[in-house]
Amino acid sequence: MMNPHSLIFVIANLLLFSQFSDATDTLTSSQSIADSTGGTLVSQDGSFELGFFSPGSSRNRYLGIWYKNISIRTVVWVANRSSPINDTSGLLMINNMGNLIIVSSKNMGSVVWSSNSSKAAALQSPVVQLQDSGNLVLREGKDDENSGIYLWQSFDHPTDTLLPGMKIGVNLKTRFEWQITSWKNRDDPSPGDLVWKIIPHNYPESTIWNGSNIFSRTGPWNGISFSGSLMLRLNKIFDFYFVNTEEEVYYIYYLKKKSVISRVVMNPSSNRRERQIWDESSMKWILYSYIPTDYCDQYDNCGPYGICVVDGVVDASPICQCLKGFDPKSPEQWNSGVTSHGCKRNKSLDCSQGTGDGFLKFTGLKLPDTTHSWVNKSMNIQDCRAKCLHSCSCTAYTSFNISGEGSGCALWFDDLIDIREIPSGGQDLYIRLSASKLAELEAVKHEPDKKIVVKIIPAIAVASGILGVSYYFCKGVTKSIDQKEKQDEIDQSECSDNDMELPLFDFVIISHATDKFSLSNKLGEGGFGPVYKGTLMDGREIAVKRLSKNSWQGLKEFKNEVKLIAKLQHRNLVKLLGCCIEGEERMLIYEYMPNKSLNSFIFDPTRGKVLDWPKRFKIVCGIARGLLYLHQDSRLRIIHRDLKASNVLLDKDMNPKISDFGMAKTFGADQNEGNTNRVVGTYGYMAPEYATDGLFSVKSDVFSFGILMLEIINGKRSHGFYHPNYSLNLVGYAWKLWKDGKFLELIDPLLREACHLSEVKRCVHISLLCVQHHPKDRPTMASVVLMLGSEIAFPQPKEPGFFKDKGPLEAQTSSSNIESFSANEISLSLLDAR
Ligand SMILES: *[C@@H]1O[C@H](CO)[C@@H](O)[C@H](O)[C@H]1NC(C)=O
Ligand SMILES: *[C@@H]1O[C@H](CO)[C@@H](O)[C@H](O)[C@H]1NC(C)=O
Ligand SMILES: *[C@@H]1O[C@H](CO)[C@@H](O)[C@H](O)[C@H]1NC(C)=O
Ligand SMILES: *[C@@H]1O[C@H](CO)[C@@H](O)[C@H](O)[C@H]1NC(C)=O
Ligand SMILES: *[C@@H]1O[C@H](CO)[C@@H](O)[C@H](O)[C@H]1NC(C)=O
Ligand SMILES: *[C@@H]1O[C@H](CO)[C@@H](O)[C@H](O)[C@H]1NC(C)=O
Ligand SMILES: *[C@@H]1O[C@H](CO)[C@@H](O)[C@H](O)[C@H]1NC(C)=O
Ligand SMILES: *[C@@H]1O[C@H](CO)[C@@H](O)[C@H](O)[C@H]1NC(C)=O
Ligand SMILES: *[C@@H]1O[C@H](CO)[C@@H](O)[C@H](O)[C@H]1NC(C)=O
Ligand SMILES: CC(=O)N[C@H]1CO[C@H](CO)[C@@H](O)[C@@H]1O
Repeated sequence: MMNPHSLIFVIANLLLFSQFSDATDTLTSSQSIADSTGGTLVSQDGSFELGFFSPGSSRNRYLGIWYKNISIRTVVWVANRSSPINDTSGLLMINNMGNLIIVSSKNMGSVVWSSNSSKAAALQSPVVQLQDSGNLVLREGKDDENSGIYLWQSFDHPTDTLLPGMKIGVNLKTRFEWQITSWKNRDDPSPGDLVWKIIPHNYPESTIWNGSNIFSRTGPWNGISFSGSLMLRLNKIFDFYFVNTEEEVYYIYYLKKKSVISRVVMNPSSNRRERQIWDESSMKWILYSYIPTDYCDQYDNCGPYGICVVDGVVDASPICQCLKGFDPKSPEQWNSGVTSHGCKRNKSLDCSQGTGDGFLKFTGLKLPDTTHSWVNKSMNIQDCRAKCLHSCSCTAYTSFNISGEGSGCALWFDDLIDIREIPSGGQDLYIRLSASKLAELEAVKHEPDKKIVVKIIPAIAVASGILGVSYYFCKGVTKSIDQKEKQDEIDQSECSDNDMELPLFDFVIISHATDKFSLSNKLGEGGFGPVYKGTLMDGREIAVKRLSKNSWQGLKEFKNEVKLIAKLQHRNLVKLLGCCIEGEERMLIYEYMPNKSLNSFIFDPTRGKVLDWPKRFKIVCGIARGLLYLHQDSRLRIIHRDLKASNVLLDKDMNPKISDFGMAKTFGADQNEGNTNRVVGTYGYMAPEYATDGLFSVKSDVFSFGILMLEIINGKRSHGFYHPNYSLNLVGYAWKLWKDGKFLELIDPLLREACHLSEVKRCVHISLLCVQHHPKDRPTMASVVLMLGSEIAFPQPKEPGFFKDKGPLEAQTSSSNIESFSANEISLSLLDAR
């Protein structure tokens, strides 16, 4: 109940509220907002609105802030999430203590919620304002309104959404925490299970909790990003910062463009923290990234000294491994999949000062839980090592800040838990092992050195992070060169650099493996030169792409590019093992795919039978995931520009792997941000805007993907498609059948008997969306992956691009189309890497 003063105030306000009608961004002490009359505050620029609402199917009323300008009501803040009003008697006003309150006018003015600032009483003329950022602030009305001193602000009391400019973290002086807590469900904004918070350990880290248990860690801030973040560090959507001072530790982000609407929300239905972007064309929130991303993001799957390794994909089977030098604590349970006990040292530590212990360097990791960590921001890495060695309970060390040369020191003083592999990133960690174990590991590494020269493919060894492999590798190369009386300065200098990021193959070895590039070993001719099959001396099969000689910049650029491509690792991309440089020659060495390319199956009436519908659907999903990785999940942003059936290779289990990625971006000539003079690509797969204007984007890849999907369903090539009864191309034919409700006729006769009709229908639907004329009408690959994987409703396709029977070069692309295309491009594209 209110005190009598307040009650009188309520009544006075009840009389006054009718004057509050114009949409304004401020509320003064003589005004109120009544739920019953639907009054609201609107931020000055019209982006946010504050008022009473009922979430989902609930009839409860809450005070909240939502985006004014988007068609789906999206609430970003709720005043009192756990005490709703059960009718429309709510009233928002400033009380005589200067605080903002919600009262239920029906219930004799009982206070449902209060901003409860003890300092508010000092205000002479309190004013509440909804700012353009979505922040609701209580401030002095007499001051200059930009004075920026707020007695209270909603940004200090976040609910489930982190808006640009909001902090998440801790004020170390007052211990005040900014946390993000999910709703219970979409009908109930009261606090749910999932909470996102920054834990201010010595080495602060970002964590998601489920009730009182850690659910997922993103790891400590390493100067560039959170150590366990799979997300790219560069993006066109937002800038982000992590502030770590004596006073405060917090994370904050700002949008690069005002026209983009993006938020981070704890989603109780997916149990994830999601970054979403509003897509005006489809009038939907699009998922940009999320945590946990995969099984390995769940906290402590593999126990102490275990490492969680996922093959870079969401649905790969989980693998817990013991760190090198450690063995499962209880091997029986471990082998039956119970990994929570973790691993123990193979040789116990010997903390005597003399011979004692040493460290093994691991790379590409998410750093372990930092609960028992220690940090010195200025210490160098040598002193850091010494400090760790000096303390018997120190288990690992690394640089505190990996930005630039690396600086500072972080130590761990307990069992190392929740380590995972980060497929194309992560950082180094030096883990303490006994000197005798280190010596043992070292010996194992050097052993084969004496026997065979060719066991030098370093990609595998480097991936598992063994120290000293480079030494071994170089030695191998040198030896082979000596034996063949051959001198290659490049390889030598590479070795002295110890630059093992770029696995270099010796020309002699490749030449031998491919039988001197014999015709019988030629697999085909790609866009960038011929491809040969090779067999290394240890029996491993490789594919060698010999690049045509005219496309080169300098040697250094080539090496840099190859290093970048080598970092792209995903199970649906063909793996680059390394390269070979010899004089003018440049070669790329890939893993060999025994089942050749997709086109050798789907367009062949006999071999086509091997691929039944479930296999084809799996292939479609695999290609989509590979492409999504290129577009969005890899550290580089790659637009393939030549996706087609012959560029999809199949491994021994018929898993699809995209090849030639990175080539177009890296080696295609004359390009600048999204516009190219030289259109590379393949007739029949090219998007209209790309074929006619050379404009490319992730959406032109989506177009090619749509065509490829139609081909997989139909079993006919898009290029040269002919149907006796219609003079239409494949897209036009598919569109006609779709419109006439006869999509069944589109299905390859080889498939018709045994296929999952609703799945096929969904695929036809998605492909038609992908081949829409306007790039903005096409979904992103993220949406495609979502649509493939779920039964959600999605928009009806409009008439697609190029549906009439004419070549792309005749198609019209209006200038307005180009405009909307480039404006849209920001959304989820493009070529960020450089
Ligand atoms: C609201 O949306 C319209 C249409 O998308 C746009 O033109 C306008 O600039 C937006 N206004 C604000 C304040 O974002
Ligand atoms: C609704 O409000 C009335 C009056 O305050 C109260 O007695 C009742 O318990 C409320 N119902 C619910 C479900 O909160
Ligand atoms: C208001 O704040 C005081 C202390 O600052 C606290 O004791 C009290 O419970 C708060 N009241 C509400 C309704 O939050
Ligand atoms: C959170 O914890 C509760 C209780 O332990 C459990 O039932 C629920 O499944 C957990 N949620 C997630 C997303 O793990
Ligand atoms: C990390 O190092 C970089 C470069 O030396 C520096 O600019 C940055 O401020 C450092 N970050 C932290 C959190 O210490
Ligand atoms: C250490 O590893 C060796 C070789 O794998 C194994 O035989 C031995 O049992 C291990 N020792 C311990 C204590 O696990
Ligand atoms: C951090 O390291 C620097 C350089 O080694 C040293 O001078 C400083 O005293 C250390 N600070 C702490 C708190 O240990
Ligand atoms: C794919 O390759 C594997 C390994 O070479 C082979 O066993 C299998 O029969 C091939 N599958 C088809 C469909 O050709
Ligand atoms: C073409 O139309 C005729 C007559 O409607 C039909 O019998 C024939 O099957 C159609 N051909 C194909 C390939 O669909
Ligand atoms: C800030 C505020 O007034 N919070 C209140 C919201 O309602 C709950 C009861 O459901 C109170 O306990 C809070 O103090």
